Amino acid sequence: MAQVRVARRLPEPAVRLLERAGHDVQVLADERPPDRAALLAGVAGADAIVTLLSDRVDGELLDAAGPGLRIVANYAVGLDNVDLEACRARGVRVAHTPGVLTEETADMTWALALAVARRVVEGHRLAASGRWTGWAPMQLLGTSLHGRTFGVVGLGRIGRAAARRARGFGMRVAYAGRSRNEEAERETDARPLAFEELLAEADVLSLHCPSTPSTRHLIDADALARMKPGAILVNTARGDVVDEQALVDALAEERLGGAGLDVFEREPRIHPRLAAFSNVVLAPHLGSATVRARSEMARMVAEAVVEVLEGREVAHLAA
Ligand code: 8YV
Repeated sequence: MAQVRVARRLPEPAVRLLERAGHDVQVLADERPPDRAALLAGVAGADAIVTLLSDRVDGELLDAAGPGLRIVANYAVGLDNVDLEACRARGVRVAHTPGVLTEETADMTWALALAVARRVVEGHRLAASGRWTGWAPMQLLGTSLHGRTFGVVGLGRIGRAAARRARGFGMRVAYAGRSRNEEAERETDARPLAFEELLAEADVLSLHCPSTPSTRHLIDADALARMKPGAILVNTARGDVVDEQALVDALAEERLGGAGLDVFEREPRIHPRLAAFSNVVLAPHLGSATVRARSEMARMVAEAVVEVLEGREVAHLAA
């Protein structure tokens, strides 16, 4: 009976699939992540670990699990919490959950873009306050998006799904990325631009790149200064792609039209000044938060664990 440790309670069918395959499953924490000491102690002797973005998977954790560890299955598409080299060095396979949260994260991108452009949260506050005095010609006027440019940073799976939606909203699509994606260009009529050109042209700049050393603070004071005045920044990727202090400064100087943010540099802490801007909409990392996506993610991590433990091929291995 293989020992499987799951860092935190997950939606089904995660535990059901693991138990059905005959494994001994222990869930280490409920709502909040296990603290580091509990995680290190909890994984001792594990053959497989299911981790979340809040768990740092590094040499220390792998060594705490011991030499029997065969797979880390990360309940996320992002792998920035996982030291892939440390896993490779110990022969530990790494699985993640690409594909099943693509459409959901693209929807969240648009929920934020539209909420900022059309001042939905301000409108909700006014309507719910009991102080609304009625329709007025100048009330809460927002920004029209059709005919404008949706700028994608990283035209991968999620960027492409967000771009597809942009076409539905009558926007032009432009993008910058590490490499050309000609198939996605054809599908979404996306124009490839240099990063600086994209900053200058985008009316909505939407981030869809992974967090890596080269994308950390990609949107810094300089990039923000190059953005079109009045443009909206949307981040459903990773918080550290944006220099949060520089964003606060740009918003304070009223150079941007607003920002829709689902991810933050130091989650769950959020720069206190961000909440004070009326043209900023914040969400607590909800990109994949639908019943369907989260249970598909649960199925994927459980199946990857079972397949590796049974010595079979796994589709979504990152290492
Ligand atoms: C997850 C995410 O909800 O998959 C990712 O990379 O950011 C989110 O969709 C989160 O990572 C859960 O661990």
